[in-house]
Amino acid sequence: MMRFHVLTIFPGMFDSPLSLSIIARAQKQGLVEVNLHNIRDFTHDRHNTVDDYPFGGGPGMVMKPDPLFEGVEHVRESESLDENVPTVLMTPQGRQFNQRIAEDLSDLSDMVIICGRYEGVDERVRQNLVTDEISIGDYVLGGGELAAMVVIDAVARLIPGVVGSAESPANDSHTTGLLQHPLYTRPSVFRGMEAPDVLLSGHHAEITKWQRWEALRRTLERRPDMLESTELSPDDRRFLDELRDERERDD
Ligand code: 6GU
Repeated sequence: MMRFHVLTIFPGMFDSPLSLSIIARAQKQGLVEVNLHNIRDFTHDRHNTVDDYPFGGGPGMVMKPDPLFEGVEHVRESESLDENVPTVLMTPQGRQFNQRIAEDLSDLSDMVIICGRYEGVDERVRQNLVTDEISIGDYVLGGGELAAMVVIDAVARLIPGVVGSAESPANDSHTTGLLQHPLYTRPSVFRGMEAPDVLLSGHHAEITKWQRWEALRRTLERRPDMLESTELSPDDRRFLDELRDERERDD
């Protein structure tokens, strides 16, 4: 069982993603728990203030340190978590999330996620509360909530039992290091467009070879950078060389 403890000023944003699909089933099965905590519950003033003007001036607002510290301390104490429990701040300044980070996080029993908002959070939160900072890519979102949901989804589906063995994450792009091969389903001829004969042949060795080669072809076309860090067999390399030769001839 893995437990995510999320601090956010918009807990409602998590409702439908968590109540539908794979994550909902995983929570019902007791494989995953997502506990939402409203940062405003850890304020003490009448207006439940979570942000303030930046010292020194500048645009936008800064998330105040006190509600974030109190919120994280509350979670750590009430859940009997070690003070070193991974505590991730979602921020566009973090290290860029990828499948390897998702795999590492999926080994944890608990993880605290702080969703940043406004222009950012007080630097003392980064320095003395947070153990890790994660971004989901080079673009700016209105807040860390959507990014946190991306991380929860990617991590949860790596927990054993969350995804059925048929759809095993072992075969996913970014686990194999290649993009997925093209997929077809019935009907075999749709509006005159045919599925490849080999997939209907029942010849398993041929099908596996076709799938591998089409994955290589697609990765070479779309994400050649991924081929640098992927394990390739001599057959794979020969096939890629042929593809590159073909391309040169076509140019
Ligand atoms: Cl984690 N937060 C925000 N606000 N924007 C982002 C992001 C996170 N990751 C990419 N863009």
